[in-house]
Amino acid sequence: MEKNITLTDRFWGRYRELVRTEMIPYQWKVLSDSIDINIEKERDDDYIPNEKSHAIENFKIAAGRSKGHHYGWMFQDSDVYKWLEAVAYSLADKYDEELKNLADSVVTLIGEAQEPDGYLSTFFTIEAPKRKFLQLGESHELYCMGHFLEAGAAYYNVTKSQAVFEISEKLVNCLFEYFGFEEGKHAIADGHEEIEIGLAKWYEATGNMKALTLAKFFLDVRGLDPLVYDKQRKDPAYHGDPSGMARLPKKYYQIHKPVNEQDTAEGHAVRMLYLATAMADVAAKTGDNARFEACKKIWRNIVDTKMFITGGVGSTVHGESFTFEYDLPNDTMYCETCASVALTFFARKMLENEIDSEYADIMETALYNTAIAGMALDGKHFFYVNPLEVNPVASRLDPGKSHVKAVRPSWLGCACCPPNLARLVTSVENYIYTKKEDRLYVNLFIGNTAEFNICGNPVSLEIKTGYPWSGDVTITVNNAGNSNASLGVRVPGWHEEVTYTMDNSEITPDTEKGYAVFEAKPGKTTIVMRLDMIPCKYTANPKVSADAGKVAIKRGPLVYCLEGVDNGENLAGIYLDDSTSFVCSYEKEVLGGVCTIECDGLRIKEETGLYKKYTPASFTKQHLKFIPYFAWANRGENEMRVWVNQK
Ligand code: FUB
Ligand code: ZN
Repeated sequence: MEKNITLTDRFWGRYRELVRTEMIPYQWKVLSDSIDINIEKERDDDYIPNEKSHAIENFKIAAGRSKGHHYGWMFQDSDVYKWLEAVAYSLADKYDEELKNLADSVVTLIGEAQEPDGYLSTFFTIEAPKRKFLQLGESHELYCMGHFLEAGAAYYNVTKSQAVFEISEKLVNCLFEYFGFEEGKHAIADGHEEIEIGLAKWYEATGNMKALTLAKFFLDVRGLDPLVYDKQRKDPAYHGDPSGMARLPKKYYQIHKPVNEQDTAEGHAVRMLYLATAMADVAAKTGDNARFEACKKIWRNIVDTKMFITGGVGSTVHGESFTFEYDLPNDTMYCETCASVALTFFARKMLENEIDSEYADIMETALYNTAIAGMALDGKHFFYVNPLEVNPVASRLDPGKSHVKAVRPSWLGCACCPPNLARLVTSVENYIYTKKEDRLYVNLFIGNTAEFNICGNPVSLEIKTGYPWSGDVTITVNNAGNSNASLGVRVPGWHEEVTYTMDNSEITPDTEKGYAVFEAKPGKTTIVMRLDMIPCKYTANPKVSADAGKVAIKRGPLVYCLEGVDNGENLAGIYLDDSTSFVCSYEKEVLGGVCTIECDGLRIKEETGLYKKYTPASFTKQHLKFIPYFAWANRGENEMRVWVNQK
């Protein structure tokens, strides 16, 4: 099992271990219905299945090993595939014979559930074999197949499993026979993007050109005919749509116009970001500049107008969607964990097209805030939706906030998020570097050792850091050859002060596109970067009405929040003023070891009665404690808020 980057980081190492030792085994028990836990609906909607996962049983039925009906969402298979993908990365990190045997047995089962022509979907094989590919708006068939190909590529890369190779190749051939612009083939894409990413990954793993051709085709065909799903729905044999997706607008599926003409982020946030990821990926793989220009417009629209300070996206539960510019409500938003995982993917692929530290800044924001907030510190409780402001009473009593949970559930009826986070955490080292010709860029400050081949010369690196708690990053480069290799080290957009030494001498490097550039001379070079990590107040654009008159606290990449457990009830009554000074301390015993931020703040005097004639408010002093946003909701049910009143 070859691996050129080995994670040695303390912060991510803990997450990695949590996923390996807790989450992967826990998820396996959930998938195989061998654990008695409370599976919650992600919101109060009648049609949401939440009795059990049944995902492995679905495969057994499709494989003919068991009898019965499919249970769960049409995309239940994807939970198994994402588990398999996380297992693949985890095995590469730490080999585990028992886990590998279990994963091999799952691959065998998937192989048995696959139809002879390569078709793979337990729902349609069991329940509606005559409806294959005939209701792609809702069916998630290609979405699931895309997740299989992502898992297949990861598992094949790590284990060289012939079984996974054969299933994937058969699947690609099946799709190649059916889909395409050519006469006799079908010019339609899936309502939920994902197959494009899976195909591109399979191409990357094996060089299979059919996979790349198909990935490009599914992007090119999207939006050419906005009525494409309506036409399929007219078929009298249409199987039905319990979740009511058919009522949603064309933008929900990003089919309102051809993808290269889509210059704003619209519709379902995860779909939009999987689409953008695939567009950026295929643009980089095919050198398609027009496609990359379209990606840049979507990127700008998200980053400038539709992203929460936590890197969360999706402003409404209705269609789990983007809404309009500057609409960023902190207490009703969606901010699905998957959407921030997908924003991380998108940023990573943008860097492959163009080096610019903004992509890495956003990647870091999404990763260190919303993405990891998706999992509790015990690795066994998960958020689907990541609010920036919660009042547990409102979550209980306001039907419009049933999706805004104050405590992470043990599992969810729609379990897309937990395994998405698991596959990201187990592969996080792949986001650290971008290699471009003779330069290696360091995007993220995560401890690791790595080997690269730059211009035919082996270059090894070691990064040591206490990030995100400390801003000191030591990079040791060992350049064995005489190449012109250079290193670009990201200068985070949030920094105020940064200093560098190279082999103990202070230097001021040139910066290009937000990266400090160092020539890597032959032999060993040690670069030390020291970033200030001073807590800072941030304000939002005045057009964001939800944040008017409020500030958020950030330290380095981390967004902070107030919790009721530290600061009492009614966080809406808390204010900061201009005299506030922050004291940051690393607290080993708090929340698994985090830097907390304390300051003197104010609390508005409580009043009786609902309204009165205006008089200036009176305040009392209150000592405040902020914790990193990602770690909230780990100490029981309580209030939380990121944006705090500024006096
Ligand atoms: O539709 C499949 C997944 O379920 C989506 O990506 C999530 O948003 C959830 O709706
Ligand atoms: Zn999700």
